[in-house]
Amino acid sequence: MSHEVLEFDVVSASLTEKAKTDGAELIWDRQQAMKAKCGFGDKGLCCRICAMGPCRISPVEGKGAQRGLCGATADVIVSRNFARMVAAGTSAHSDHAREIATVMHMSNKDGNYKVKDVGKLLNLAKEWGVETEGRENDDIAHEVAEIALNEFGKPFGTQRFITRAPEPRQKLWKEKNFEPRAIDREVVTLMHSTHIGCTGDADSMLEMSMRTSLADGWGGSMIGTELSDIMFGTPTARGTEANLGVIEENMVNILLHGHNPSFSEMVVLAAEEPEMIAMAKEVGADGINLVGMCCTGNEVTMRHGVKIAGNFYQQELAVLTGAMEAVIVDVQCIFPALARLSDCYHTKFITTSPKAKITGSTYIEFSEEHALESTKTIVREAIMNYANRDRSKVLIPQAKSKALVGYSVETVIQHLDKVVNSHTDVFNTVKPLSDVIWAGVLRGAAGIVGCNNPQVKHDKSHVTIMKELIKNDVIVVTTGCAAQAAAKAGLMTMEAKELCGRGLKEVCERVGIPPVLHMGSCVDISRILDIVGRVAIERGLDNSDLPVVGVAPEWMSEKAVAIGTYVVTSGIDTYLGVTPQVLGSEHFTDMLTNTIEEKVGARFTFEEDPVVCAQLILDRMEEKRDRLGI
Ligand code: SF4
Ligand code: MSK
Repeated sequence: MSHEVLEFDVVSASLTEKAKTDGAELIWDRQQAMKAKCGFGDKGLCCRICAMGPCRISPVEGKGAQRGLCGATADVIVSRNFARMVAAGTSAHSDHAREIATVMHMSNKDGNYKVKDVGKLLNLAKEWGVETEGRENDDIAHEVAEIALNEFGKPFGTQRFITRAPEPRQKLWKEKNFEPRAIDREVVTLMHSTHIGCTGDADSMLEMSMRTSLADGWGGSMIGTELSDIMFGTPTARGTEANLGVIEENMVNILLHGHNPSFSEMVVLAAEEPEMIAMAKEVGADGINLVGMCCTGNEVTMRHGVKIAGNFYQQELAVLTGAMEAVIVDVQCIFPALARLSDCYHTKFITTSPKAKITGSTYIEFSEEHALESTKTIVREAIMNYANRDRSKVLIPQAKSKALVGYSVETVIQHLDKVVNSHTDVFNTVKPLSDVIWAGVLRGAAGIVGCNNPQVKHDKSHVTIMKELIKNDVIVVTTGCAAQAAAKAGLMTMEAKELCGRGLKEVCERVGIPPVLHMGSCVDISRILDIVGRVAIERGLDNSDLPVVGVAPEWMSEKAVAIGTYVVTSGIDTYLGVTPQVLGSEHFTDMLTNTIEEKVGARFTFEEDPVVCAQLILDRMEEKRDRLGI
């Protein structure tokens, strides 16, 4: 069993020996069994869109089949495959948002779902032209939720949130026909266009993908973030801990994994109920220890400080500790392998969403109508399972790091305010941030996001790029599994300022923030769009003028493809540490990494070496600064 990808993570690597003893199969075993990757698929050259295929195009010109049976070229096949990834990624984020809007529509001050951030609700109501005078908050929330739900299927008009972008960006989107219409429409239209016999032009396919991706970033994702904050509270800075060492020997351990806070918030409430805690004590435990993973882990740590057990690649390792009473999941990024793995231990693998049933799991459907009762039933299952734990199989790595989390845009601005409000009249703006960038104290800002991928050494690319950037006075904001890598590496502590250049260190000290800021889950990349847009607006510029970048060092999901595409289409250069499956088309690759810049002022860079990648980012930031004359 080769676990080279864990070279960077000795904590996790220590558990892989245990897997052998326990006869448990892990992702790296499956990777080895897979042997070499399919060369056609790897280059995006395999098409199975119709039953005349699958058609595989030779990557070598003049050798082997150069077109599919229908005549589709490598350019067409690669671009269609890419487009389908964007459509799937956009669907995942947006369907998540629809669920939040649905529970907001059910909100009731006496029910399970209540509006938590009334100020944010009123601000959004104002932005969307909803009357607020003399109305109950629930009433306003229902109207705002209905408007949000209509963003998915409205027959006319474009996404409401695009008006938050800087003026020049909005103008560019209009001119290029990139303004996203209803979210469902963009996804359906894109899928339609990839059907056999539709789009046979890679340029057009990419442009349609770009428009659809904006329906994710400035549509589904932004709706998801805004409405989650309204319903469950806008995150504020708080402390937590991260890594497998947060699993407790004498507690009922519950791993919360997946994405949607409309579910995870209710699990948090259920686990805090005195009757649940009493029940845990009755079965001999000291209490209930809820720990998070992937984006659900981010949602609950940002709002409640729930400890982080790990990121994407650690989901199996959490079970492998033998101390996990239940893994409770909803949607996205959940290995079906957890069903088989749980059988090696006493762990109950509980699926809850009709959108993500998994064979071999225990399925307990979550009901929004009876949300708290529903999650109490699930938590009870975990508590009852404590007695079944086989103590001879327990091995919890004693590793965890402290972290500060909860940096929503509002929280970042509040911190900045604290510094400037004693001697200026600048309140509630990002001006202090743009000032330090303009003054050169910070050279730029990077949003580092995304997953883990066994094609690279886990967490190494995330952490290496973060360290290189903060060392060079680039502030880092992060979401998703990248954020959890940073938390585990201790980069979200005040002490991490010692790893920074002089400028960033001073900013951290004066503002009281760590150099790497946890901004939330994958849908919360919309927070990054928001803050970048605010800086551009404050300077009267476009996003593409700023020394800011997006980076996905270890991405793997279709959501990441949608994200990368909307970030670039929003004018922000994006660096991918895992090369996407597009190299089979020179033309399509050239568009992504080069000519797309002529259209939107930003481009993709594929660079698998994290040190080289960090240098490319720094060079690009200096180029942008030169252009700005700062
Ligand atoms: Fe082959 Fe064309 Fe069908 Fe794709 S759509 S499988 S290239 S015939
Ligand atoms: S959870 S999409 S592995 S970041 Fe959002 Fe992590 Fe990537 Fe899933």
